[in-house]
Amino acid sequence: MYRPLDVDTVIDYVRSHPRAKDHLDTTGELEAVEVGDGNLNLVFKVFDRSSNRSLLIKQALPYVRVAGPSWPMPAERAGFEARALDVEHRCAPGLVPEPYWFDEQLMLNAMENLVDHRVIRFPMMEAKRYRDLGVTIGDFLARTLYATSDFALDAAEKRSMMRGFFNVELCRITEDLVFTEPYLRDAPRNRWNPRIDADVADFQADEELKAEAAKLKYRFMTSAEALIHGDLHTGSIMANDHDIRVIDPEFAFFGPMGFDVGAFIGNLFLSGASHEIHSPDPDARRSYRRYLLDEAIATWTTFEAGFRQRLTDVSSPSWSSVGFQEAFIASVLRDTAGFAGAKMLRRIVGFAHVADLDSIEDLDDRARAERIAIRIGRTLVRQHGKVGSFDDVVAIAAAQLEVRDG
Ligand code: SR1
Ligand code: MG
Repeated sequence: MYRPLDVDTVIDYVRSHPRAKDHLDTTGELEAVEVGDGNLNLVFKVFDRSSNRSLLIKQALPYVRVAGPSWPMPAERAGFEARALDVEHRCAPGLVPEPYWFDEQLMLNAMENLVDHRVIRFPMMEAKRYRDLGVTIGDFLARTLYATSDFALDAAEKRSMMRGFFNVELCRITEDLVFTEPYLRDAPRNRWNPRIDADVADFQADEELKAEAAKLKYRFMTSAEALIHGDLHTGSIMANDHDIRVIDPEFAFFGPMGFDVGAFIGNLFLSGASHEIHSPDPDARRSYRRYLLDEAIATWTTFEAGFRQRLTDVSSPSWSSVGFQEAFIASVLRDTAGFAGAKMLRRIVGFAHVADLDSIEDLDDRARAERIAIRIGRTLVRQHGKVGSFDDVVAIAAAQLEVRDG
């Protein structure tokens, strides 16, 4: 029967699970710590000190962790994560944690513990650079998005796979928190820095922006292009100096590819905006922002090249038309731009913010960084339909981040 675990009961659970002994000595001394820093779940690291091995247990609570039981959320989301992690592990081995088992009763996933990796959002606030970040995420995107699209699967195979990903509740979170509430004057879950009241009122009165945001929401809800991660921000990536992994695919569903690409790129731009304050030295700030833009470029370039290379091997002759392939990539690019912008705006005005900005204590300083992010996000959303190359996306961000383009 479902029950939430704690640092003691998770040890009993691991000791008694038949598959745990493949990963640590279940008869030895075990130690557990709860390390969940996300919005939704419990996360335990369980260590076996004698053999220096460990595993990770991620358990879904029946509510949104940061909101408490007043915001119920079916724990069945752990099943979506299990299925998505399996697919990602098959398509992009080495770029996600290795899945060990899924427990349907306790709604938990056991997986590889990334021992010395950190969620990259936090080191990036201190201007940490990860070598090949954009190349790695671009490769992850090309592998996972191509392999789960109609380009690689036949229609029956894809439809049968889609049955496992009607992720209604977590899609509803995205629809509400990303695409709807930030644009409403009176949505009760919205919150923002009071110093940007006027900026928020201004963007919430921008009818053109709202029309473009509605187009993006419609794409999100109706374009089942591929199995997407669904929440690919810099809090869903862990890394050390030589290894980068994508974690947390519980929001996975069949949606538009550009939502994943844009989520990551929008978060790089959010980081860039936050360095208005995190990097007070102008040279250091410019240099870190240049790094972020280069990683955004590497993400798109690697994704596009990997996708194009895979397109040489499409499953159906219908997809081999060069004109069609070009139009498809152009549409993913426009989506990428728009979703990047929408994902930026929701982190400033919506319910769930990001530490990059919220860690800036002085509200006037925070407002300076937030205004930069709002300008980038707003322009990306408004102009996404006109974006013709990734240079256009870079130019929009570079103009506000005061980095010379190119
Ligand atoms: C209530 S959950 C809020 C946010 O956390 C997740 O990381 C998703 O981005 C979601 O929108
Ligand atoms: Mg998450």
